[in-house]
Amino acid sequence: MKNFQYIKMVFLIPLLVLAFTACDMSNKEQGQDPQVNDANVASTAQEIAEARGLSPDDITAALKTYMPTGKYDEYIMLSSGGQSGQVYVIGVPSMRLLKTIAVFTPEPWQGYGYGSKESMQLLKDGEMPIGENRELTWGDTHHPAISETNGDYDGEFLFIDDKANARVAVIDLRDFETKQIIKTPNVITDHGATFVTPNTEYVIQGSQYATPIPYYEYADLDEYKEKYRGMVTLFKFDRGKGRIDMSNSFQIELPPYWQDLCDAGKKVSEGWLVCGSLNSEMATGGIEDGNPPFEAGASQRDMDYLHLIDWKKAEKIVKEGKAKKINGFDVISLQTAVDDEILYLIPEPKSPHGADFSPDGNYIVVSGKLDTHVTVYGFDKITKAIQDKNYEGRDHYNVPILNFNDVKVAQVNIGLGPLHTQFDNKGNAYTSVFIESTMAKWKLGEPYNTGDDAWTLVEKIPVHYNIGHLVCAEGDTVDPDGKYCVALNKWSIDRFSPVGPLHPQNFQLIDISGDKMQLLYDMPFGIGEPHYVQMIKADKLKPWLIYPEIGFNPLTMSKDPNATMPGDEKTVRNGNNVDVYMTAIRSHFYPEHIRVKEGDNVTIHITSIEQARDATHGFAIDGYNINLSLEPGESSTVEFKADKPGVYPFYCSEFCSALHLEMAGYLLVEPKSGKTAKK
Ligand code: K7E
Ligand code: CUA
Repeated sequence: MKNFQYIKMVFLIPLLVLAFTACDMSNKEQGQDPQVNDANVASTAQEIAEARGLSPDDITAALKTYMPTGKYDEYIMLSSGGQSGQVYVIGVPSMRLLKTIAVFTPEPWQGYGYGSKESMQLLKDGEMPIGENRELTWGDTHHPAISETNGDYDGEFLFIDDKANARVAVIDLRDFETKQIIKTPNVITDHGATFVTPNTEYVIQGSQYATPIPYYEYADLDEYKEKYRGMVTLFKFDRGKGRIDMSNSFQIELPPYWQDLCDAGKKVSEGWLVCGSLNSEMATGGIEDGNPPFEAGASQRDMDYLHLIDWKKAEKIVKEGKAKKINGFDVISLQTAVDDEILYLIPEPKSPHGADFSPDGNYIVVSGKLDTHVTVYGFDKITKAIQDKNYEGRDHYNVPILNFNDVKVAQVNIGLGPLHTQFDNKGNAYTSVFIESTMAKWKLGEPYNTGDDAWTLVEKIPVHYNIGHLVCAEGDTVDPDGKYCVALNKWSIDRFSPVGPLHPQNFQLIDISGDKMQLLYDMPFGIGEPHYVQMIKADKLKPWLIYPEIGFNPLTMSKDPNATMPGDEKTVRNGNNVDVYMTAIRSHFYPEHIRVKEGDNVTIHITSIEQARDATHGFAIDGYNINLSLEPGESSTVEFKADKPGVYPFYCSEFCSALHLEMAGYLLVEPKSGKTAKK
């Protein structure tokens, strides 16, 4: 033990000297002598390291992730929040949580779903259109996608799906707020979403569990093959408007194979998309009746099918009017998809999960959850097989199945239970290996690597534990950065102080810039089960620091015609309707008294006339479940019925200034009968 300590220290000292030469610059700027400081710092650091029992690896990890106060992270991660229904913004390499973006779930700090007309409208747009619309207050966010230009992140928009209810949301990365929520027509669940085409022409959403189409029609499970279907939706994105354009969006009906992850082709494969599947057996479960449970029924065959879809041709077919309308939405039927040759199947082994295009767009990497290999297909080989009609058969729905051996390029043995793959800028792929709890680095073939080591495993690093997705810096684009990957681990077990039976997830930051991968940091994520993450170079984002003009409505992204400008504050009564035009600035609301009568419909148009960065105000009415967050320049509207007489203080719910507690007022709801109110 003593010996070990000694060896550690021998390693440690040169490392520290190396590490602290990095500090020279700032010291020099301040006119200090770095030599003198180095010795002091090194000996102090050595004492700390010794006292804490830190290894040389611990020390380099700390130095690589520590972010001095006021310094910014190099990368930003946009993470799904799983069952929380939100998106989370995290800095890399510090792994500091920067923000929650409210999406499918009300979020009180941002005043999202607590009275502001804009957020109430967004949540309403995401309701289930069943009879009386069914309100949904949660989502299961899975796969975020940053908008792309020429296959590279452009940092303008983020899309995210809700697996639980088949919805999609658009977030504008100028203010990091949700702008649109759409309930996907005709389907009730999704999983292969969201993925964008290389110029964000479309946002792709593949369904998951097959259901009768449209979803609110009934068909019993014994009609599974005839009535149940999968679906892929292509949402047309209008970049100018920053919104999905439903009138130019469409769906393609798919066999009921439980489509899984999708990805869009790029470069040589641009114009195509793929979706894996996991139940080509068309098992219908029923363990309670002595049937094989889904887990066995859907795993009987050695192969399932990767769906290959020619979306450019599909777009043409829709324009030619060959789609049918289901609930007013264009759907290409399975029959048309086969007849017009836009859909092909490719066998994929052993409970496939994940389908990822390599940066050059030629390779598609598919993992088998019960396999030890990843299977790699070549898009050049696929194109040839399609041209030659080299089919090994057709499925139950007459969809052609390409000959597996003729489209397969390689099977790389990387470990048991591979899931998802990302890439670096040196010709390596990184795959999460669930069952083994490792992240595997392996070499791609030509043109990335030409030697004998192409398609071979390079290295594996243990992760803790049960890694699902992984993300590498811009690792799913045409131009990955290398540098960092983050393992998104489902279980943390013993990594953190116990906080009861529900354990946090674990994000593990891994340095991939050197020859050997190094684990740098464990970030507990105690908010939900995040599935997928995008990691973008921070300088590609151009967020606003305040809203561009006073009276700005974040939902319309323009000045609100009803915004209250300073000097225009007033209260207007029209029968039972009372409109209050209000401004907020440190440290008062104007007006401070709102006088209404029981039963009045009250609308408050409130504008923050602040222009100072970070001078956020809240607007909360006690007892009304109302809370807004007003960022500098923002205009918001709140509507409610003053249904109970009484006196309700309202106040600023954000500690904005020394006189924040004085930033308050009274809502006076005068009873219908009784004492007359003061004029
Ligand atoms: Cu869990 Cu992408 Cu929904 Cu794989 S997915 S882990
Ligand atoms: Cu404004 Cu507190």
